Amino acid sequence: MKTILKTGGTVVCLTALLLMMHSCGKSGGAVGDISSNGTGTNNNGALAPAPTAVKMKADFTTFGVPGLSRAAHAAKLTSCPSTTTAMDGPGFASGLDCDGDGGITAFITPQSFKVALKRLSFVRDNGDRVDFVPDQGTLEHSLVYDLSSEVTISQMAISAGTYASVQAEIYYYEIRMPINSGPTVTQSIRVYLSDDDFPGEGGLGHHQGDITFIDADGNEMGWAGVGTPWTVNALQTDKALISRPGGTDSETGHQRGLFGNAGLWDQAAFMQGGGRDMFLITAPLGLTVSADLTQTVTFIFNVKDSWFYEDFDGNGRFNPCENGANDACAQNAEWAPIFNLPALSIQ
Ligand SMILES: [Ca+2]
Ligand SMILES: [Ca+2]
Ligand SMILES: [Ca+2]
Repeated sequence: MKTILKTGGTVVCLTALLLMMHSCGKSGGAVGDISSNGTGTNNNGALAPAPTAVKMKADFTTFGVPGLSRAAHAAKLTSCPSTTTAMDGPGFASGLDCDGDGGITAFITPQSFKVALKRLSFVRDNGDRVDFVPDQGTLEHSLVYDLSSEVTISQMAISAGTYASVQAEIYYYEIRMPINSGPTVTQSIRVYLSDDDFPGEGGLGHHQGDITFIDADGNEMGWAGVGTPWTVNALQTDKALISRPGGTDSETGHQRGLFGNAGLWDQAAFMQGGGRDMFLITAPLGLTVSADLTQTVTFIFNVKDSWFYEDFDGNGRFNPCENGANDACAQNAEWAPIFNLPALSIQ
């Protein structure tokens, strides 16, 4: 998958980073224990089922990696290539200006991390699926998990066997991070990965790539706009009038929001028909379940430096359009929320 950057409000696709994953939560951030119904278990074999737990957490001190892996972190280039690059990106360490436009590479580590999961399943090598988060029906009913501390998603007994992959449908993820400089505020920002603007989803008005602000009570205040400050007063609030620079989805005719472009959203996994645009993840799992052996699968979202931008006014803040055409509003400005694949731990 790819990391997507924007250039001065125009979407630009960058290096192959990644962008994926699962997580969930329930409004309010409490543990979402849905294990009691055991939906999806298939205890039809001779072997006794084994208790299996799924946990998730965010790690704010570790870099993410472009894959579902136990590996530590990806290395960034710490100096620029010999020739000027077309653009800067998250593959460069902070403090560089490899595209020579005056914007210095910079990163923000969020202070919190939530994910909204519509479904989370382990897929057995015989094709059977075990739902640790059963399909919630519509995106709106996704379970939202605050992963700022470890959360038990579900714990239940599942059939012995090998579970080769994990699948998830993700509605959005949400982070809290400092933005702007006059004053600097800590803002909750939601990045939509799925589109709920279909009749079957209730026509809620969010498209893939939309970025919205969330207030302290969890209410959505509006959409970050194109070429406008990232302040509450400048948000777009009429969902019928949102300006979206991310191109048009050929299947649905829906425009994509601030985050992502055709390179991201046109992937085969998202070719789901004209009435559906779900962010679907499939990743290797490699879990062997043996009778009576308790195992815990933990998904760790490494979110250190998971917001990339070019700092054009050198103030160390992401402050789009503040005091002029700074940061995301500057000519040739690249910036990107980075949604890493989680690291995986089986114990
Ligand atoms: Ca630059
Ligand atoms: Ca700045
Ligand atoms: Ca640039």
